[in-house]
Amino acid sequence: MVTEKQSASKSALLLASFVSGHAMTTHRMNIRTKIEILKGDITKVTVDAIVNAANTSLLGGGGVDGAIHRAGGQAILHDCRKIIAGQGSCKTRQAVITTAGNLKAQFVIHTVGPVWNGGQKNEAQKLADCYKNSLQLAVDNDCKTIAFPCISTGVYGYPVNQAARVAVDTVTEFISHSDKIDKVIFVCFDDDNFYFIKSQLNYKVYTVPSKLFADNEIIGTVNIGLEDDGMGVLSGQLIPTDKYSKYRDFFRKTFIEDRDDNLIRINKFTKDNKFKVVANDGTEFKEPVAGLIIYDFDREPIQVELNGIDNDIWGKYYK
Ligand code: AR6
Repeated sequence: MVTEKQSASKSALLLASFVSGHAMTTHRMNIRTKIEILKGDITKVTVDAIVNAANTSLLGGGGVDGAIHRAGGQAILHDCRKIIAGQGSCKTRQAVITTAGNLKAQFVIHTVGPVWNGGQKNEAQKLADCYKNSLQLAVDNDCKTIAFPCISTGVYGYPVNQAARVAVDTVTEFISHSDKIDKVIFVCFDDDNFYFIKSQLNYKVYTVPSKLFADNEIIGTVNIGLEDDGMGVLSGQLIPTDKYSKYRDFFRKTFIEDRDDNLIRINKFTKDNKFKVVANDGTEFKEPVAGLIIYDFDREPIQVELNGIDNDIWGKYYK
C-alpha cells in the first residue's frame, strides 16, 4: 500500500518536520534557485568552499572530516594546526577557514557541530550557528559557491529530520538577506539525509486539521502538514487537550528510551493504547509505514510526526 518511492526508501522514512508558517512558501520559492541538493561525496564537488563537520581539535577524524583530510592532503592539516596554535581549540558553532589542498574547492571551512543531547542543550541554535558562521566566513572570503555536508548527523547523532530543518531554514534565511552567495549545495551522503533535505526544500505542504486519539479520547489537535512530493510525511505541532496529561509520562519515557532508534512506532502503541490520528474530515491515518512520533520535551512545543501514508489516503488529498 505504499508508493514505490516509499518502499524504496523505507529506511529513510523517519520523518520530515513541518514548521508552521505557509507564508514562507513563496519566499522559499524565490531563493530555491540558489539551493541545490546532491547525493554523494562532498570532496568531489567543485565550489569555492566546502564545509567540514569537524571536531574541536581540528585534527581530523572519521566521517566527512576524514574524507576531506584524506582527499585534500596534509596542507589542510597544516593550516588547521596553525589555527589551533593561534586560538586554541575550535569551539562548537565556530567556523574557521583553511586551504582545500588537493581538492577542487579553494577553501575548506571547518565548523564544529553540536553533539546531540536529547534536544535540551540548545542543539538547534548551535547547529544553526554552524551554518550561519560558515556562510559568513564564505562571504568574508569572497566565496560565492559553498557546499555543506549534513553537519552533526553522523557521529554526533543529531536526528536527521531535525537537522535537515535547521540546515534548510538557516541557509534559506541567510541567503535571503545576502546577495553575496550564488549557490549553496547540500551534499548528502546517505538516503536519509538526502530525503529529509529534499523534503525541506520541496516545501509545498497541505494542511490537514486532525486529532490525535488515545483509547478513543481526543488527546490533542494538530494541523498536520502533508507534503506534496509523494513521500507521505505528516507532521505538526500538537495542541494537547486536558486528557493529554494521562499519556505525557509515557511519551516522554518512551521517547527517551527509543532515542537511538529515534522513532516511536505507532504499532508499538496500538496493542495497549490504541493511538490513532484522524483528520477532521474523517480520514483515519492508518498504519503509517514508519510510525508515529511524539516529541514531548519539557520546554518545547509537542511535535507530532506520522510517517509513510497509505496510497488511498494520499490519493484523497492529491487528485
Ligand atoms: N561527503 C559528504 N558527506 C559525508 C561524507 C562525504 N564524503 N562522509 C560522511 N558524510 P560525521 P558529525 C556525512 O560523522 O556528525 C568526525 O569524526 C555523514 O553521512 O562526519 O558532525 C569529526 O572529526 C553524515 O550525514 O560528522 C567529529 O569528531 C554527515 O556527513 C565528528 O565526526 C556528518 O557525519 C563530527 O560528527
